[in-house]
Amino acid sequence: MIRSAKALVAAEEAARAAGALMRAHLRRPKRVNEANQHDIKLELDVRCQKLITRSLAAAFPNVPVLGEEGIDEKAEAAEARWVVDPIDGTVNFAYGIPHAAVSIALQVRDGAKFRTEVGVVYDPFLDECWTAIRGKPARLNGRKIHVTTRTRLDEAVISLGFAKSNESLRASKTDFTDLTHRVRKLRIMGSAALALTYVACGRFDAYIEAGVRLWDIAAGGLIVECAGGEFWHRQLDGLHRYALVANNGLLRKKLASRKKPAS
Ligand code: LIP
Repeated sequence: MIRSAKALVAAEEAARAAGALMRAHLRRPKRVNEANQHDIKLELDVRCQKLITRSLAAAFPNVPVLGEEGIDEKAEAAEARWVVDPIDGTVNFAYGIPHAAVSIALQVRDGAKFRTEVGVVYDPFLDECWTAIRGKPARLNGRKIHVTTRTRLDEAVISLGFAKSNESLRASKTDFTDLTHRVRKLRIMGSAALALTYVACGRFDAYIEAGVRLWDIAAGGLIVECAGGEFWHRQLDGLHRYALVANNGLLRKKLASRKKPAS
């Protein structure tokens, strides 16, 4: 049985170590391993995941890692697993835009599924660390946080994510066109993990994206729930791929009435 408090300490330590590497390299040239029109994979993504994996293994040698830069084959059958995005917002980071984070979640088996028990999202550029243990209040740098109580869309600030596939870009474009006239402001920031934590601490009232991966959202989703919000998510085709609507729990119905993209 893994003690959540001990797992949280290990996850925060690993996140801060990878965050220090990101901070040191923000303004330096970065080696690109792979690139296509809507995505970039950096050598630093791989190096950060290796650093995180080593750090977590020191505390929990038998818990495998399911990460963006590599999935331990034991992760699917395990009783517990780490879900890791070493650099969430890689395109931002590659361009020197200081809006990216490390995301680490601990999931435990719950029958045929997995349940997220611990979540850490660390923004090394603002030194902001969001943490949550299921059933306890979410925190930002140790202080309790809570979602907003806004009920009116025309007063809401909503974040949209524009993922990588044409299908998900079409969905986001439809949301953009529909919501622009109904909300106070839309924001497109390029990191799912930070968009979720911004909902959790009340900077955003909601965040919508289709086509993100489990490692982008596992930790942030728990942090939203532990801050009193709602983390609606549905699995899509493809490896650990999801559509999500995270919100303060008061706006989902109004957001659900938005137009659907032409299939
Ligand atoms: C990113 C997400 C973002 C999404 C991007 C990408 P990555 O994750 O955080 O919300 O729009 O397409 O998936 O690839 O930087 O870890």
